[in-house]
This record gives sequence, C-alpha cells and structure tokens, in this order.
Amino acid sequence: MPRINQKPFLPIPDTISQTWEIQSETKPANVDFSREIDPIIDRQQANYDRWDKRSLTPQHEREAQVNPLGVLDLLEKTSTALSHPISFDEISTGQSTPEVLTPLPIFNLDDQNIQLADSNNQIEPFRWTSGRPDGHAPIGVMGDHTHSAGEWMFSYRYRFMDMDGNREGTDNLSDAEVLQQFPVTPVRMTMQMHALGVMYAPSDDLTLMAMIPYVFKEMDHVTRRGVRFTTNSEGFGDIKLTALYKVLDQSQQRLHLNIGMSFPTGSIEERDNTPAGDDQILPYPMQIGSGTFDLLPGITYLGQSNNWSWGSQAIATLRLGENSNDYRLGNQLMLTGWTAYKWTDWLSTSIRLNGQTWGNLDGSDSRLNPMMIPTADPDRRGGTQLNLGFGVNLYAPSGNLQGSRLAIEFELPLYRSLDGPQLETDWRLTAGLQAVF
Ligand SMILES: [Cu+2]
Repeated sequence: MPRINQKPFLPIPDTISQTWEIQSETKPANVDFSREIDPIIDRQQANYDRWDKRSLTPQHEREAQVNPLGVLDLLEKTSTALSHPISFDEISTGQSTPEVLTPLPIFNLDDQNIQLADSNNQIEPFRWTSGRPDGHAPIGVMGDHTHSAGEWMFSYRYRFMDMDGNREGTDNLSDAEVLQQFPVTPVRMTMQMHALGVMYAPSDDLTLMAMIPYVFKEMDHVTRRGVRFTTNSEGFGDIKLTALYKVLDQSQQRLHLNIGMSFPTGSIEERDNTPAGDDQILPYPMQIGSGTFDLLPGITYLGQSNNWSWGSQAIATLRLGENSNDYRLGNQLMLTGWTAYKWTDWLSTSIRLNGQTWGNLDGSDSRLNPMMIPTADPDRRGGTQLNLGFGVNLYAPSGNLQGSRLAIEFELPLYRSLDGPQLETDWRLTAGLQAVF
C-alpha cells in the first residue's frame, strides 16, 4: 500500500485475535477527544480483520462511520436513538481481565480519513479498498475499479457465449417456424473472446485502461431443403481505451466515471463459404467489429463493509457515424448491479443482475439479402436481456503473487425479448486472470 500522507499514527499490533473487545472507560493522554460529542461508557465488540486493517467494522448490529469531525461513530442499527461516537482507547483480547495492548487511536482529523497503521508503519485509511477478493467486481464487469497512482495491472479474460435457438419477442421459435419466413435460418452460434487488458494509474484519481479482444465466432444453419452448414470468422476485435476518473472516495464508497472509446480495428469484411457460393460476405452478427468509432460513457459506484461489498454500473455504447459498409450497429445500454460476500481474505462470491438493451441497425450492407436469412436483416438485431450472474473471486492477499486474482462468472438469462427471429443467448461464462505491479 502506498503511503497516503504524513498524518500522525500509532502502530497496530500484528497479533490479532478474531474478536476484540473495545473499552472506552479510560482515555489515553495522548489522544485528543475534545471534539467528541458523547463519550460512552460501554464495552463494544469489534471484529478486526487482520488482512484488511481498514475495515474496523464492529459486528452485529453496529456499523462504524467517520463523522465530519473525524471521530469514528458507532451506529446502533437496531435503535435509531443510539448513535454515539466511541473512543477506541483500550483493546483487550476478549478475556475477562482485559489486557491492554497498543492503544488504537482515533484522531480528530480535519478530513474524513482515519489514519491507522500496521507494524510496518504503513498508513491505511478507512476507505474503500481493492485489497480483498471482492475489491474487484464480478469478472464479467469491465472498468469496475480504479488503481492507486503508479500501479499497473495486466489482465486476461476469456468469455464464452452460447446462443442456441431462435426467439421472436419473448417466444421461442422452432427452426421450422423461422423457415416459414426465410429460406435459411441460423440454429446456433457460439462466440469466444480472448481479451488482453492493461490498466495504469497516472494519479489516484485517474486510471487508464486499454483492452484488445481476439474473437472466434461460429454459426450453424439449416435451409428449407434441410442442408446444414456452418460459417466461421475470427480476428482481433475493436480496441477499447477508457479513462476512469474517480469523483468520490470516502466512507468505504467510491464513484468513478467511465469515459471510453472503441476504435474500429475489428473486421467488418468477414467472409466464408455458404450454399449461396464460396467466399460470401457474412451477415452482421458474424462480423468481428462495429466498423464505427463508439463512445462508451458510463458511471460506476462501489461500496464496502467488513464482509460485504456491492456496486453498480451503467455503460452506454453510442455509435458515431456510419461504417464503410453503409451501416451502423444499434446503440446499447448496459445496467448492472451486484453484491459480493467475502468469506475469507482470499475468497468471495457474488451475485449480479445484468440488464442490456440494444437497438437495430441503421442503414444496411447492400451485399446482404435480408429476405434470405434473419441475420442479414438490419431490423432483426435489437433486443433486451436481463441476466443473473454467479461469480467467484480468488485473491492472493500476500506472498509472491500478492494482488493477483483469478475470477469466474456464469450468467443465465432471466428475461429475453428480441426483435426476431434472432438467436437467443442462453448462457455466458467469463473467466479472468489479473496481476498488479
Ligand atoms: Cu485493474
């Protein structure tokens, strides 16, 4: 952890029991409680996590917050009448005869940071931290976190998407039903993506992120005559550059803006052999890129408590102009929200709702015949989908791999409505490796 600033601190002992008792019956002379509002004479239980020294959050129905005076408030959640500041001046190990260890001071700071320090004299503020397994969002979320100044992160993500069967509106369509309208129908499509990402933070407020995907697509079809055929495409997709700008960082919450741009590096000239002939231009969903510069504005909110974390993100994809094949893909809006539980200092699990809505195409590629197959029709591309995701995050809190992560998330649809006939997405798997330097 980088040093935040040079505020005074006292070391916290490194030998820590799971549960500490905190008494406030005496006040050490070296701590100024003059701005304390209502010192309490009470024993409080506080749960102290040795791997996350920032989360000094009392357990049970209590919640710790820093008030504007810089005093740690213990909020009694069971009773609104009880909300008092507590002075952590003696810490016992939970035995009946309290053993006084190093005092844990709460300074009356001018800002809302409480400065704590470990035995290495590292100052760690009472702030949102990425240094825990759920310090990153479920792996299916991009641009969820920012970094501290000077930090680099390298990542690899793999995603598999399975689209089996067609849908119109919210109804499933059989192949025969699609073939009543079109001579050819897609039956199934899979999409695989390998993405390399790099993040760098020139300052604590600004993190830059770049991502380049390599995409494999495969689509199976059947014709009215019963002929089955498969087309494939692959290649580097659109490169995305995003600036993440942190606008709020206090009380274990963060808010940052996602200001991204997608560059048309992916091909929109993918071809393959079909029954109509060799080397035919492939329909829209088999192309690798959008062909347009796309603006990716968004906002991300993150929150944490001792063992829980949560967050939400909204990201839009706004297509700028028309591509060289005379069309542009529909705009998209993605809204997601998640919550995660930290089981240990290296494991968390998450549950997530992920809603997306995307429009039809504007314009069309004149080489495609929309009467032949629904994937060639620019007005059968839009849709709305809500997914439920289950994720696992693994994190290395110490050792040679400190800060490295391995995460996986599996998403299933709760709701799908498509301008069809269109292939429906049945599930999506995302896995990723991340390393910080
Ligand atoms: Cu990162």
